[in-house]
Amino acid sequence: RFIRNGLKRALERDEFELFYQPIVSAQGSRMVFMEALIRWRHPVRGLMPPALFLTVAEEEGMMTEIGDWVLERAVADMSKRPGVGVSVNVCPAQLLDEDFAMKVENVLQKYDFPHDRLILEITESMMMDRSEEIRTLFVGLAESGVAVAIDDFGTGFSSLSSLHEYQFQKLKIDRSFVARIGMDREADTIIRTMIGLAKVLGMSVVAEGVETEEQRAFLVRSQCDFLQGYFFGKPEPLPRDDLNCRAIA
Ligand code: G
Ligand code: G
Ligand code: NA
Ligand code: MN
Repeated sequence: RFIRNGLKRALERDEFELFYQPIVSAQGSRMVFMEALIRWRHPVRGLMPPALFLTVAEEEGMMTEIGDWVLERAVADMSKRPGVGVSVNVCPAQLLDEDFAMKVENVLQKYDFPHDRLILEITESMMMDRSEEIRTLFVGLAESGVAVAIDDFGTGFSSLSSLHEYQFQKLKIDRSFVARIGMDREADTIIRTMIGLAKVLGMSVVAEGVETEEQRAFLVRSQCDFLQGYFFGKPEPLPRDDLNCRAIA
């Protein structure tokens, strides 16, 4: 299959790209973070979304390598944008990599990037096989100032105790809940309850998939901290100025 064969060469041929989507503060709509989202620019098939190749990459045992590339590129890109943090998706293979914490440390040092401007996103389903090693990793990251966010919250089965135990600093409400805002009272109550829960546990809250002014206003009223979605911006490549293009002087 072309994905399987092509993936092996994609890294060396520099075919992966990062798109970025703004995450804004609910109060004031200032951009505070960008979520890095990987794309594969296939020489023949064109731009491929992660859903089409990440599972294959995982099966082929390539996710650690790809994840390392994403982390470094994201930090490198954002180190040129003072004041903006970056949110990076992390997969299970990376969490099981015993060098992961050291890799994070090295990348932050290399680009002189402050710890508190990096968020690592872990999907809720990844927490199913919770282990002591992962807990220790997260506590260490938290102590260094790197935030760990639980992504797609509400779609998996994380228990309330695991939210506390793993010391997530951020909770990302899955966009399926945001899409239902205003449609029925139950949907609104669920979101308010999630936000309340996060607050009680000392986490800040990001709502994903904000597409309308009604959703934005509801989330602001409900004390959500950060907002992300097409209403504020789609995932896009960085503007040319920010890319590694040296001016011909
Ligand atoms: O950008 P898009 O909506 O197509 O992304 C779909 C999903 O792919 C995201 O929700 C995210 O979980 C996953 N994804 C995107 N980029 C990365 C990445 O760099 N690493 C990992 N592990 N997952 C990613
Ligand atoms: O799994 P994760 O939450 O990281 O997925 C992020 C993906 O969600 C992005 O790849 C992006 O394409 C998609 N996305 C981001 N904002 C919106 C939105 O407002 N509406 C919809 N439908 N999808 C969104
Ligand atoms: Na994510
Ligand atoms: Mn998500």
